[in-house]
Amino acid sequence: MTRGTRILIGMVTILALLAGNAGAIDTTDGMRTLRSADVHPDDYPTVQAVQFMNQQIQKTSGRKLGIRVFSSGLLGDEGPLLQLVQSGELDMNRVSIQALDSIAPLSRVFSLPYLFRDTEHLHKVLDGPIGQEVLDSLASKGLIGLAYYDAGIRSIYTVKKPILKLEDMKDLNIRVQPSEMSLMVFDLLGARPVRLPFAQTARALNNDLVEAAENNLPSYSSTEHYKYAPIFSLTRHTMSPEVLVMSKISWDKLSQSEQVMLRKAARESVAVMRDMWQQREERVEATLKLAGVKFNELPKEQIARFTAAVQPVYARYASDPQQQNLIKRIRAIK
Ligand code: GTR
Repeated sequence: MTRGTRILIGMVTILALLAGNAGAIDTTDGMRTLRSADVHPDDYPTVQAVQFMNQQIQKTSGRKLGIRVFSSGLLGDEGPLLQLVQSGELDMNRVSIQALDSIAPLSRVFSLPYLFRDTEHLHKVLDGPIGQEVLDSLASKGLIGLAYYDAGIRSIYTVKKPILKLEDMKDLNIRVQPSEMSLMVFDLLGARPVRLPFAQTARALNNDLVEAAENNLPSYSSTEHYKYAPIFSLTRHTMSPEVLVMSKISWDKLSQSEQVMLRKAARESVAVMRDMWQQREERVEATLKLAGVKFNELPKEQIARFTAAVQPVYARYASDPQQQNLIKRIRAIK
């Protein structure tokens, strides 16, 4: 599909989505269909996880309730779509938790740099009371938090020079996620961050608007960013997870048994997603190596310098007592 066709389909879809459908939840062939957005392609684990939920709820509801996923960023970038979810024009959106930074301050804690020790630590936090507290905090913002999905560890990739020490970050023109906190993190590291939508990143790398970006391996691979920026330096600066949110307005339109069904399907989709994610990470690492991507480990003392450099982010974006308390509890989890 050409870019023009995609844009056209995107526009038509958004119009169809909004026209005459205020209040969301579309009914097609007697089945009420929740519409969900994702910036990733159909075979990506986040999209597959919501497809799995669709199968589950179709089965349990006797085809009275389903989910349709608008994948590949067809409806646009994840941040702006959150507003449609809050207003009930779109039912669901799977986003990086960073997209919630300005909406839900408590959720910001999960995007803080160098907070989680490893995947096991992250899973323990997300699966326990802290994870639930953050999901619950979304309700006052018009969002129902349904599930966390894995998003691996984000590192930096560059067009020309590897990042091996803190000094290599100096003036690096790097695409970051559209959040204030990302901007500050990379400012503190000495870089020149540019906030761009996910979909524009490949073009920006290809046209020298930026010389670097940062992401996890599956995204680096599926977007083909590695073709423009084949040097992957393992800065491992954040483990911010993905989150599946639903419009509270749409949620309130479901019966209690449908809500239970949806929560159950969301819970089950997490395990399915984690399996897919792990396999995907291993597979893409091998494929990227074959494609000529050069991976660089950073010495421990350099990771310590990166970690020290970004500490002011904690004071600026996670300083209220509730956030401080979460950070303390997260660090205490062994
Ligand atoms: C991916 C994430 C997307 C989006 C993207 C980005 O890892 O799954 O939702 O946030 O990163 O960098 O914009």
